[in-house]
Amino acid sequence: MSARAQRGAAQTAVPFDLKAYLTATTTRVNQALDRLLPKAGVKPGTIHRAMRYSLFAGGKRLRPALCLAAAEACGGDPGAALPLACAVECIHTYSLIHDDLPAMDNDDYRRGKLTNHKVFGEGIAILAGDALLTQAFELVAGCRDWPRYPHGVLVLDLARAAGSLRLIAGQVADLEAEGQRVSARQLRYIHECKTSALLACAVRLGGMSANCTPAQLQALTRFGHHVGLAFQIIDDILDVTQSSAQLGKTAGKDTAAQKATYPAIVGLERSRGIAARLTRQAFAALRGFGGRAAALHALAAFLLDREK
Ligand code: GRG
Repeated sequence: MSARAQRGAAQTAVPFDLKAYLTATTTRVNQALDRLLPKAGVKPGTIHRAMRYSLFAGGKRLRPALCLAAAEACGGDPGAALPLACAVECIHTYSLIHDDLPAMDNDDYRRGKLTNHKVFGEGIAILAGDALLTQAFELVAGCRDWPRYPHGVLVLDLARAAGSLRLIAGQVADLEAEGQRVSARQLRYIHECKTSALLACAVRLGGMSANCTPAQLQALTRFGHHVGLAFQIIDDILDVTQSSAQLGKTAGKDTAAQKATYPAIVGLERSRGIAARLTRQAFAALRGFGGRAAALHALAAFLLDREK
């Protein structure tokens, strides 16, 4: 962890090898996605190739890692959370494919590769996003039930996070805010919807797969909410401070599109301070979990300190 992050956030309470953890969870998630999704050769091949192109383009797999870590924090088996972690990654990837379309952010690069529509054309890119969204619900519906969390509850959680009151609401507000003066309060709403909702859903589903108590679910929701807000502020900072090569996507787009961001409203230093404070709030939400939340703790610290 860099000196900056050490200043801004408390150190991980339990020594934790996050690099090894992320390598292991990424391998596990990639294998599960490969197993659970239609193979590239399955008819119609174009759509399955397009879905897999973006899904396996080298995303950081942070949401799945958070989902598995939340299952561990509640004493569950991360293996049971795996299809739920994959479902969240499918929704995340769909949102990126659609966000990159000419009608939205019009981006040529994502995850260090040409965007989906640049390779497959706009029509197939739209359908690949649609198919990944639908696939996510198929994965959740195909999971087992847990005593406190039957299928309907899991499906509802994911639907709410991805629907017109959260993820889509964030994108709508983001689009409508371009070129406008946006208050810090409105910006927080955008971040809550477009970033925190799905991140919180990832940890909630992980907790549910461990049949967590209502109090644990509430704590995980608080954790995910604060980590999501910090994550988006860091994302906005990186857009200003990093190069396109470092990010694997076009840097500086927020400024060019006159997007509402924390760096634009309060400046870089204050933005870093706010992200560090939000991360401390996320750490506080983990208090009741003890050492079993070491992975969640380390992930939150890493997200604050990340460079891409
Ligand atoms: C439903 C079209 C649609 C959009 C919803 C999620 C979203 C709104 C837009 C995508 C772009 C964006 C700025 C999303 C906010 C969350 C975010 C910072 C995503 C990038 O997540 P990373 O860094 O990406 O985890 P990788 O590629 O590593 O998975």
